This record gives sequence, C-alpha cells and structure tokens, in this order.
Amino acid sequence: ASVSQLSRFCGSLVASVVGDCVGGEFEGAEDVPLDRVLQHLSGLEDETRGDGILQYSDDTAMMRCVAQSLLTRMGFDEQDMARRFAKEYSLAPGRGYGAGVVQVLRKLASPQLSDVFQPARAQFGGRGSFGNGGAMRAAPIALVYRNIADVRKYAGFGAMLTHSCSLGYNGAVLQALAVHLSLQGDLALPQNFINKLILEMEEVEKDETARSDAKVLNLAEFPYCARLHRVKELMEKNSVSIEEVILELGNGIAALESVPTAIFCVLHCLEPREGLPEHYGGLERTIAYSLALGGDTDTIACMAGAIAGAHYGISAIPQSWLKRCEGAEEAHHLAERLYKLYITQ
Ligand code: 8NA
Ligand code: MG
Ligand code: MG
Repeated sequence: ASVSQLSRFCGSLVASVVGDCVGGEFEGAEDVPLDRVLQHLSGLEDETRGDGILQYSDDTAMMRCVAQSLLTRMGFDEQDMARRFAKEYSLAPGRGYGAGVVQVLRKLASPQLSDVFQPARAQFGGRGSFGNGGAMRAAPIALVYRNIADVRKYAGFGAMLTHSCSLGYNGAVLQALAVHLSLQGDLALPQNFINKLILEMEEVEKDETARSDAKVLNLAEFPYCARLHRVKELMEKNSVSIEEVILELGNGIAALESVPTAIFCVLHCLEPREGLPEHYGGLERTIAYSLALGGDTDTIACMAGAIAGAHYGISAIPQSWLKRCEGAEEAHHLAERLYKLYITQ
C-alpha cells in the first residue's frame, strides 16, 4: 500500500522522538545484548508496569526548535533558529547536551551577538565540532524543502549554528538527504537509495574545506562517501555481526561515526532479521537494531527513526511506544503543521 506524504512527515518526526526516548536507556553503553533491548521495548507495551514516561534528550529538544523556527518564519532564518536553541537550552539545560556545544548555546543567548555562526566557529580551538548534534535535528529541513539542492544547503546552514567543522555539518546534510529520499519512496529500491546518497555526497565532499578538514583529521578523502561504500558492502553480505557494523561504521558521537550507521540500520532492517521478533515491522526492527549497537544509542535511533519513519509512515509506530515517549504527540502536531504550511499551501 502506498504511504501518504502526511503520514511520512508524521512518521519521520515521531519516530525520531521515539528513537531518542527509548535509546536513552543505553546511551554510552559499550555492550548492549539484544535480549536487554527487546526486554526494554516489550516493557513499553506492558501498561501495568507504569514505569512512567521516557524523557527526550537534546536530540528532540533541538529538533523541535528547528521545526518551530521553520513554522514561525516560513523558511530558514538563522537568527530565529539560533535564539530558539539558546532559549531551549536555558530553560532545560539538563537534556544531555554534548560537552562542547553548551558553550555555543550560552553564547547564542547574548543579545549583542551579530554573527550567529561565530560561536560555533570558535569551538575546539577554531576547528569546530564534528559531533552528530547537527545531524540529529536535521529531519524537519528535509520535510519542508522538496528540492534536493535546498535540502543540502539548509541542512548545512542549520547545522553550522553549532557545528562548523565540515564533518559535523556534512553529517547533517547526509542525514537530511536520507530523509529526503525516504520521503520520496526511494527505500523501495535500497541499492538505488544508497547509490543516490553516494552521488550526492560526492558533490558535497568535493568542496575545498571538506577536503582540507579530512586531511587535518587524518581521514581518507571523501570520508562520508567511503563510509557509504562500506554500508553498501555490508548490505551485500548474507550475514553481518553487530561487531562488524561497529568496526566498519562506528557508533560514536562524531557525525562520521553515527550518520552512516543510522542509514545502515534502516537498510538492514527493511527485511526480517534473525534475533528480532517476527511480529515486529520494519520500523520496530530499525529502532531495536539501533539500540543493540550501543554507543550513542539515542542519537543513532533518533536518526534511523527519522529515515525509517519517512518510509513506513506514522501507522508503523506502535501506539504503546508512542504513549510512553515524552514529546511524541507534540512531534506529530509539528509534522502536521509543517505539512500544511509547506506542502498544501
Ligand atoms: P558537541 O559539539 O559537544 O560534540 C560532542 C563531543 O564530540 C565533544 O564534547 C567532543 O568530545 C567531541 N568533539 C567534537 N568535535 C571535536 C573536535 N573538533 N575535536 C575534538 N573533539 C571533538 O555536541 P553535539 O551536539 O555534537 O552532541 C553529540 C552527542 O552528544 C549527542 O549524541 C548527544 O546526545 C550528546 N551526548 C552523548 C552521550 C553519549 O554517551 N553518547 C552522552 C551525553 C550527551
Ligand atoms: Mg541525546
Ligand atoms: Mg546522543
């Protein structure tokens, strides 16, 4: 059955929140046995347990700012978005922000600041952050810009407010491109999906700054393209172990170590997989698998959720999960409003 655009919008933002909320349990854990993941997820379905609501973290807090800014300004407005990040942080500083980014968020609160991209450029001795904080909040940009060149441009700018290293903002570009293609139904042909991402990122990584940043950080040329080629190789294998995925793609807080990983989670879980319950649909498999990788689980599940939700649509997310995740309903409303404002006008 075909999934409507509205359902894809809602699925993307809601599944990203669900990934963040359920992933928080294992954030930073080295080794996460699949049993524990499945136990955690089946606990959500048990209404009598009353473990309460799972709280969202920085991932969702910042994604909401991006969506609200796009709604209020009817387009990308860096001043407004920066102010929203700063305000959100000052109201709820305990959402698990990265250790470096909090300095940027404090500086962005200053009314004297004229260049809102400046605080990000001062990070890490002027090199800028390569964390995945730009990528984790990129989905709303892919929802509202339908032209792929705009997706690239505004996902990059949106990330540069906190992440000025090209590895940081290009991770956001890749994440937004993956959501963009998923919204178009491109995951129906996984090989085409990954090939298109590689072609796009070849353009993105041709850039002089991207080349010199890769060199300075001792990475191979075209680092994202290289990872995407590894994703492709893993897709072609009959069986892939968790250890292999972590070794080849990573599970860390750097965008390079997590965005291609999230994309792989989605692709790998398009089909039923050994060890995952048979009654799970693709979206549930994607979230469960993302958690089982360990490391930055909230953010990998958040990013994989945004891509998978855009493919499967809102009805693929179990009600029992939604009900236990803080901000899931709000994300549904935000997606509906973005759809109304940008698609049906
Ligand atoms: P960020 O910009 O502070 O980057 C995150 C971290 O990456 C920094 O604190 C540094 O350790 C490292 N880093 C980034 N750029 C550089 C650089 N140029 N040189 C050296 N080190 C660098 O924060 P962010 O917004 O990118 O956040 C990323 C992640 O941190 C998110 O997953 C978020 O949820 C959060 N977080 C993660 C964990 C975890 O254990 N995985 C725990 C708490 C918070
Ligand atoms: Mg987080
Ligand atoms: Mg995280």
